[in-house]
Amino acid sequence: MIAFPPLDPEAIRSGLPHSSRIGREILVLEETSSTNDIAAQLGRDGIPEGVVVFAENQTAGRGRLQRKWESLSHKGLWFSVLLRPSWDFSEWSRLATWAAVGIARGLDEVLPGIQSGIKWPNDVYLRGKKAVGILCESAAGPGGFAVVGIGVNVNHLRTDFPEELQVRATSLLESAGPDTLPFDRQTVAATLLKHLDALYPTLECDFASVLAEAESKSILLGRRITIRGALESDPTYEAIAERLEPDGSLRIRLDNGGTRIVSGGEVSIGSFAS
Ligand code: BT5
Repeated sequence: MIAFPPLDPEAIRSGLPHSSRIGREILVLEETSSTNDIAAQLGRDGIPEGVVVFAENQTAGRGRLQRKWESLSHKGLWFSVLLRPSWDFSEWSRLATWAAVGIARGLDEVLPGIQSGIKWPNDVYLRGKKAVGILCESAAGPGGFAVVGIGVNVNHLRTDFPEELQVRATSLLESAGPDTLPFDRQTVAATLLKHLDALYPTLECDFASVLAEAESKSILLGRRITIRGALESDPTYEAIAERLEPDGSLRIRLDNGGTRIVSGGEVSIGSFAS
């Protein structure tokens, strides 16, 4: 049995530049329902942006549409970033692209030789399996804020995942190969926050470059995909993923030659008949 040292806010902060806005304050909870709920409460309390809330264990970790996020105690990084973007609310959807690109850059630093891939809209993959999920939630209006929740599987063994996830989910440890020692989660956390912080200002001044990077890291573009639930009128269909639009949504080409732009839904690679 390997002991995992608990997350320590000071140790994570010490791996970040002094000027870092993301992670200027770090909270580590032993257990909570969902770090997104805690960060949202801080948002309602008027706390400035940049605070990051980690929890060793989430009893109600969630994905989109209230799906369950498996948050095995002390094995991963389950955290939420509170943000107050100064730009127009209609462009806050950029945060999903920011988180995916920032996390992918961070994983590429801690896993040299393995290239992470972004699966639009909100997952980061390692070796063809989901290692990271991202959940963006926001409250508009005066005092509005966004919470970007990020779940990173770090030191899981394959058997740590529930059986139905074992073929689809992976961790940094599993991706790195059989003889790898568990990762120091403080270092991984600091590396991810460092990249998120470095990329944050670019969201406002040069989002096109962030999108270009998301496209270059995309595991969907150019491939045949199946989309469920993006359009109520047409719940499941196949298409070729073509490109990202200026606002971060996905342009797809249908078999009849037409194009569509989708901003959400469940995407899988390949044909649903296969
Ligand atoms: C996501 O949703 O992938 C967003 C997950 C965000 C989790 C973080 S943890 C910190 C913060 N606090 C929270 O409560 N949430 C955020 P979605 O695209 O809906 O994917 C959910 C699906 O991913 C599930 O239905 C499972 O199929 C799969 N899944 C669940 N747990 C997983 C895990 N640990 N690793 C990989 N896949 C998982």
